[in-house]
Amino acid sequence: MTTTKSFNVTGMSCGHCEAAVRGELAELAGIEEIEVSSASGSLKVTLSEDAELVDQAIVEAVDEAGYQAERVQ
Ligand SMILES: [Cu+2]
Repeated sequence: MTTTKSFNVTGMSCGHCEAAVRGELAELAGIEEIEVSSASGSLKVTLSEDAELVDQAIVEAVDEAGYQAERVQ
């Protein structure tokens, strides 16, 4: 079964911001799908079945893009 993790992301304002977040997340292994919206400041990451990707890795990737992510339970 896949896992979906939701995050609030602050600092994004347009499609370029979304692309920057996608670009950084694309470097991580184990991500199947990314939904990111600058309008709602949200990020949903769907992990593949055997992924061992911790929240912190996602938060750090978003930070690399220049934004702040916080996990939503
Ligand atoms: Cu932007």
